[in-house]
Amino acid sequence: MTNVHPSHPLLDLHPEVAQALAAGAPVVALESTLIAHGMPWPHNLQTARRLEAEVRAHGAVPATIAVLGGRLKAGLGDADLQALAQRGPQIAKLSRRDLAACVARGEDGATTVAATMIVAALAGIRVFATGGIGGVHRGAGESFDISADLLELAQTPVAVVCAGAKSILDLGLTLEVLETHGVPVVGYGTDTLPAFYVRDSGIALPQRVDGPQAAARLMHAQWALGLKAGLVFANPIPPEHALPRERVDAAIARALADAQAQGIRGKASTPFLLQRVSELTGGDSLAANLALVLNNAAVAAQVAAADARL
Ligand code: PSU
Ligand code: MN
Repeated sequence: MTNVHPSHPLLDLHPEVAQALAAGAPVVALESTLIAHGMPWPHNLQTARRLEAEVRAHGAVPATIAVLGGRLKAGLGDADLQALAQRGPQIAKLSRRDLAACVARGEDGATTVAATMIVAALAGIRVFATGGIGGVHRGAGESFDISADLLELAQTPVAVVCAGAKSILDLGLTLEVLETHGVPVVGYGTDTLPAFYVRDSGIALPQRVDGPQAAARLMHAQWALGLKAGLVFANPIPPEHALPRERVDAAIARALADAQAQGIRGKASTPFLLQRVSELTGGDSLAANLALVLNNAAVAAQVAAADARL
């Protein structure tokens, strides 16, 4: 199917991305908050580069998304990637509500899943790979902290390949919100929701696909129906890289307690918890994180290739 890729006055497509989209060739969007806020320097730069290489190795063109000088970027050069990784948490974390201000002021920012989906959709990119999506935070009944990623999935037609979500979140409530908003959450070769470092949260999923063709057919059906929502393809971490559940649970419990003790709230919450969990689990969690994102990039490239063939 031919991609629709209207040029947009705020958007700069990397020439390679523009060429691929014009040719109807597969393109995979990658997010930049994962790089700037989700991993420490210099691992984050290695990850960013390896993600792009993995997408290419599986037959698609990578388009890392960020905002630079107020311009929406789909596809970054290596110097931009390096600057983003090096500046890390000093770069603004942009979700849906932050995009307009960043553009209006001509500033730089790293895009979350929500903001990356917005830019991908403007560019005509249909498949996006990340590590984990945001979700309903534990205690959301009091804090009202529900990631804008979920409402973005409800309204923006991009398929997101992820390893589920970290259990810093309430995974059951996260699925409830996605169900309410009509977002298909699809196990990729699994019947249960993966929990990032852990392959299986124990929560059953309503849909499953096995392989890229079935995933691409589902995307086509979703959008042929005129439904505007995105889809989540939940792809478990490769077994050899999964961490023991008890270790992850202990680190998460501790991280949540620290966040509460320090009064961490709002957009600072997810980066704080991610960093604390990674400190508490040591290098193992970083290795697991890298393995699962690379695996998602490979699957996303295969899905984008199957989508381009339909
Ligand atoms: N979960 C992870 N790693 C991440 C994120 C989430 O395991 O890097 C990032 C993503 O960019 C996601 C964002 O979109 O955090 C969600 O932030 P919030 O909960 O503030 O919406
Ligand atoms: Mn939040």
